[in-house]
Amino acid sequence: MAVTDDILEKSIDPTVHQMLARARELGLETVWDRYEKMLPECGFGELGVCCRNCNMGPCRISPFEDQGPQRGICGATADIIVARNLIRMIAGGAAAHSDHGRDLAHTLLLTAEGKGGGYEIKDEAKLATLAKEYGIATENRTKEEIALDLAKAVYAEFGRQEGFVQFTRRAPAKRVAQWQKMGIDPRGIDREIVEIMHRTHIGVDNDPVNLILQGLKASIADGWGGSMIATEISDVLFGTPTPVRSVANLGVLKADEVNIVAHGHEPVLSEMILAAAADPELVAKAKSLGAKGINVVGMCCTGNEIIMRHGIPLAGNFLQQELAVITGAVEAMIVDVQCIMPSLGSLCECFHTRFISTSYKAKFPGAIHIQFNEEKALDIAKQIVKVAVENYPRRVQDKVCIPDEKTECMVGFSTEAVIKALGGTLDPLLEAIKSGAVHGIAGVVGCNNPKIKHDHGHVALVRELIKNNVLVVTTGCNAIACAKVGLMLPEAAADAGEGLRGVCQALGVPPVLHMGSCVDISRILATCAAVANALGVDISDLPVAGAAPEWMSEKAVSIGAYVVSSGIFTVLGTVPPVLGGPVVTDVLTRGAEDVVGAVFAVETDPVKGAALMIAHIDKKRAALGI
Ligand code: NFS
Ligand code: SF4
Repeated sequence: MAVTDDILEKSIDPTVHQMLARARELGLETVWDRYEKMLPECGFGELGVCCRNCNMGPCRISPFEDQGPQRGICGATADIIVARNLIRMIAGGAAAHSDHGRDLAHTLLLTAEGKGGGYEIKDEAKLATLAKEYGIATENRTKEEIALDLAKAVYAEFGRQEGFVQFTRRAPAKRVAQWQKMGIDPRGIDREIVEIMHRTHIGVDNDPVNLILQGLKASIADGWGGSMIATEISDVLFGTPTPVRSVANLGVLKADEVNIVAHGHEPVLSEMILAAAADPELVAKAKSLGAKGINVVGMCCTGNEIIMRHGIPLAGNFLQQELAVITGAVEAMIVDVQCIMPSLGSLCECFHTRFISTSYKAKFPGAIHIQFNEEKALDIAKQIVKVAVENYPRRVQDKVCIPDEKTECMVGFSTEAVIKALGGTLDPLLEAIKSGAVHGIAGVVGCNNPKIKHDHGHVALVRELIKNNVLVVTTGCNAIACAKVGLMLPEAAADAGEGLRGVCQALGVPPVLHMGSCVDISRILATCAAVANALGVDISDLPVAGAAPEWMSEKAVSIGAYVVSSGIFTVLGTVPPVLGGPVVTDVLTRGAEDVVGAVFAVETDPVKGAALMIAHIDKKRAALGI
């Protein structure tokens, strides 16, 4: 297996180097090969100036005034087309996160009604807190009675026609007032997403700024609505994460056990897969077939969910999903929804791996479909695990090649866990920020993207931040990248600046805190809101900044929009398809300051991206007089 220079250029992760060399040896194609075949990518698409919203088109606007059409057939300008395309991306992302939240609400409802096939209410304290927020009575009532009312209340948020989404009221009063003033305080989550689809239909909203405002409104419904519901209800059902140690990277696959990769997003499935994999009968069956046991590992955000709550090892992030299969050691790749490459089907066919889809919403070529059903959750999960176990004897030993690398990490920093680590109040953190020991806080999140050297954007940016005493909170594929390089160990404080190092050492925490999956960015919002409220200021006044160094998904577009709408300056490490619209670009990078008190910046160099964030934090500190 030859690790050539071009392979070294693709990732900073040695497991990726090894598996890409292996893929070449076996003649297998990966996402990187397909990316290269796609080059050059479409220039109109990159600028965001192509439109297929009606069948008079497709239309595309020439970036050069004298070299082609400057308007679509209906008369739409580049800015109109760019704005419509951008907010349709927000609609897609907000829909994905929010449908995830809805599935959690549904599971809570079934559980409260006694119909949840194996689920229980694990965090009663959180249930009580949420009930209070919703004005639901708790005295002399069973947890099921309270949960039933709560499930109905959060379910109703999706289709709410008027009024506001309850969790948005966690934001500081000034922030809510600003949203109201700008007309972007969202009503029901579904309503705002539908309104994007309506407004972007041919001949409806043709004012780029008005379009973007609706995009921001829907994104707020995602961050402070759908995503926050997903997080909070997951905590009620599966427990609020607390710090736990585990390991990350492809080396978590085991040569002598049945390996199950749980990939996708919703803990509704993965929690039950874990329960099923612990079933004594299935373990005995695995042993009778020659395996030493059943090894469940996570991938992508489902991996984040189960490592946070159970310390289940994490196999990797988005760009490693194909590589897990190429190890030849995976008995089953079990998926639900989101960020699952359709290439997995044909790839699994080159190995013994069973590719099992479980959601009627997400079917794939080459997959076996076993429909998951919350009412029979544990039974179906056992059926799925059984397929994996029975597949073990089909593993071809000659094809097995598992990288050694795996790195220890400490994860599980929910807002509650952070406050607990601080001794019960935010005060020590506020003091550390005021004294300058902690210069500021950065939320670094988002995907992988083959346009950028895998994990390099994430890790280089995070290292630069902690070196400059900026505490990093992270989710998603960034969190996985940080875990794999050891930044999530308390010992990593040695890589931090002096002030941050001291704080981390005193508290025994890493300088990079794993807050969960992408819907758990809502935890970052809630933490920022709590800090702002404690200081009596708005979120936009805080020395905080956000970044998505390797983003690619529509969900990331929605995230970026709601983070900026929440008042947090955000750096994007891959270029969004908006540059063909000068008005839109100006609104996002400048004009948004007057609307929501924050803007986007685009910087593909991670070290320079960190510098932009630090400069922003400096500015906010100066304004606060600290
Ligand atoms: Ni977020 Fe998670 Fe990863 Fe990006 Fe996909 S797994 S929900 S979208 S790729 S961070
Ligand atoms: Fe072209 Fe306008 Fe139709 Fe879009 S909506 S495809 S710009 S005619």
